[in-house]
Amino acid sequence: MLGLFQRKDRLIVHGEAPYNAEPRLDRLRASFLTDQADFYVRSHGNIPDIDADDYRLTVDGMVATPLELSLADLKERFAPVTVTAVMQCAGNRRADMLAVAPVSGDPWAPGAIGNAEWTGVRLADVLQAAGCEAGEERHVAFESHDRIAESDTRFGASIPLAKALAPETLLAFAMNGEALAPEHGHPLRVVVPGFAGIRSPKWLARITVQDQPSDNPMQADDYKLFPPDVTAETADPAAGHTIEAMPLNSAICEPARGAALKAGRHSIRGYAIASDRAVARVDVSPDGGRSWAQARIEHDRRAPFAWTFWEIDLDLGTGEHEVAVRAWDSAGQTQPAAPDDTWNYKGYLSAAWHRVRVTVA
Ligand SMILES: Nc1nc2c(c(=O)[nH]1)N[C@H]1C(S)=C(S)[C@@H](COP(=O)(O)O)O[C@H]1N2
Ligand SMILES: [Mo]
Repeated sequence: MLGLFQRKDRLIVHGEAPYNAEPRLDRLRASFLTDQADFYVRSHGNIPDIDADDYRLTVDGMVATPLELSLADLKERFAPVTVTAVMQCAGNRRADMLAVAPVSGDPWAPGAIGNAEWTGVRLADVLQAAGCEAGEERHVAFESHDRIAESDTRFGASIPLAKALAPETLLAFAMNGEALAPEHGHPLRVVVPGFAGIRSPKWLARITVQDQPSDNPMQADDYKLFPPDVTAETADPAAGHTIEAMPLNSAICEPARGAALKAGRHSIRGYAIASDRAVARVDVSPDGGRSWAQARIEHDRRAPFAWTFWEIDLDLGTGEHEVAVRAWDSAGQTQPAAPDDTWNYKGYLSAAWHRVRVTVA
């Protein structure tokens, strides 16, 4: 297999170690399933090099029969399942919040998202084989092989048992029909459709059923949503909202921000995503939100966790235009107009109308 920097040579790199990078938006919009080569990478530590033949997964905690499974065991004992779903970072589109006031973390454009066909086994089937006990307050904690750069602990996170038992939640070994690349979690990762990417650990080592969320700093301290008056100095992680389901969002992928266009008809294209609801409508404005027209939307009803592609042709006359997009979901909700409305010092869940300025000559 090619090295990381050859596989990912088209990406915009935010950091090399830990490696964090996202695709250009025209590449992202080029296909409904995002190629591994174009898929953003978000990592908090090293990218482990794991030999699939020696790999073992441990399942323990509040289960009747703890398990130790090789990759071959997983494939033999459990039915294969394929789910098309978006992976999206809670920091996707953070750059728009950074434009309001300083935030911590990398300045992701709208490319910290991708849509893939994930193949693996249902986490529910593995938990059932271990005799997982049903219970009021249960969480499924994950531990990974990588070490978090900042805290020098192994990466860990957790999800509520109900989401772990949901049919869409997978232990995945393949992406778009190919084995996972090292940077996407080879040989096995969790995929929790609809939830922020942080709840989908890569390089999975261990699954523990327990009566509280993971105490790993990734779960206990990071990926919490705070009100606008809270700062890094005053934040109490225990009081923050744990980010799980992601908000309604949309982005313009083409034309690019700052594009110089000729006067005439232009195709405006992008994606929209509604987490565990459906995207019902996408509005596009040629004038910063004063007037709107409806885009054509393309989505697959059999794949509720996939994204929705949208497209519209607009006549753009000479001058400066601020093209904006907003999606509506099946509950009739739409996105906030400005990033100021939901600004938080970590820059999470940036989901205001996406605005792209273009110049038409
Ligand atoms: N073990 C491990 N799993 C991880 C991470 C990580 O740093 N280590 N990053 C998480 C975050 S924040 C995101 S957004 C997704 C990104 O997945 P991708 O790099 O395959 O796109 O992986 C998640 N799983
Ligand atoms: Mo993330």
